[in-house]
Amino acid sequence: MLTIWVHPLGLAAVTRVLSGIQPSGELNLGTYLGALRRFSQGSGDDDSYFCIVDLHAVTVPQEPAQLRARTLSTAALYLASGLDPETATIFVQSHVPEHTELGWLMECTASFGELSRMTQFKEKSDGREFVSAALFTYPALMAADILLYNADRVPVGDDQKQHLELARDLAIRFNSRYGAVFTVPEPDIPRTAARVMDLQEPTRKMSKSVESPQGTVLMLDPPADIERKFKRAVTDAESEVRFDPSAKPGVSNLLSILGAATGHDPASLAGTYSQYGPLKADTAAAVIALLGPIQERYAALMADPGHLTDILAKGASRAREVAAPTLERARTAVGLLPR
Ligand code: ATP
Ligand code: LTN
Repeated sequence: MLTIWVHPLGLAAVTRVLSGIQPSGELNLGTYLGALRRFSQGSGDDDSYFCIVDLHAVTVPQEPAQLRARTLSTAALYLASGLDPETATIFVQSHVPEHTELGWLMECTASFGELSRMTQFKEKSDGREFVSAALFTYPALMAADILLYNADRVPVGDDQKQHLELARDLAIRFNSRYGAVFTVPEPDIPRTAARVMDLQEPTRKMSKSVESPQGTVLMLDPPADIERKFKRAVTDAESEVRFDPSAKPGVSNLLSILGAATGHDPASLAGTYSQYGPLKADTAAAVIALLGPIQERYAALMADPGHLTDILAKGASRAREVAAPTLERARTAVGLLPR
């Protein structure tokens, strides 16, 4: 079915989708279930843009060679997860300079107070000796990523809700100050596995920037590692299998992962288990079945890096065709002299 939306300037178009993942570490099961998997699950008529947000990654120190390698391998994982470069535009954020320019205008639109309330900034800056100014203004750049494409749907995990809310507020504020330039985006957060938790510390999000090798299932982990990590997953002293995220975070996390991997409701899956052992074994098997084909496609894609860089180059030029006119409208609206 064709979804029609009307651009603030009156143009009718198909649904625009945009999202991004940072090349700041190895992608894990949380990133996959919360975001990446859903990138290729839109309607066939969507006009989709998926970027590898390298400029967001450098808000904290990155080793240059590793950043380059991870940017390419994140692109390979986008494709291996089912994105088709013929229908979706896949690109590297820093290849489209319009992002940083609109990012500046978004910094001018956001208040210091609202950026100070971002919980991810508080978490990511906590305990760091050096906190870059960009880590603080990061949500303004994220808003620019989204608004440049007039995206109306943004598939993200639950932890990005507050950033999305800010992007909406900035679009509304800019439009009310300067006239209708931006579409106000809607977050698209999954019902199941919106926040996959660490297997060793199930009250903390599974994260690619926090060291927890046994609690994090990587998308590229071999099956034996996945089995071992689920087998050793922290549960609790009881033995009852029940979906209750606050009282039983470890067991509920396993049920959410199993539910997301098999397409079942976590609460009803709980009734089919009377012990933790079989739940862990089935969850591991379901994750292995889910990631296996992706790992095979990934290996084939990484064998031809030239093909990947071609796709990214085409993606960047397609992205610029959309981003440049939006930036121009924003510049004009603000009163910047045409260049
Ligand atoms: P980090 O894990 O380093 O904190 P991040 O969440 O800040 O990473 P990305 O890895 O770029 O940043 O996140 C990409 C997408 O994956 C976002 O939409 C985010 O919400 C989602 N995501 C990341 N971790 C999880 C998780 N554990 N559960 C569900 N979704 C997740
Ligand atoms: N901040 C996001 C990554 C991100 C993003 C975006 C997600 C940067 N720009 C635009 C969706 C749309 C994160 O996951 N930490």
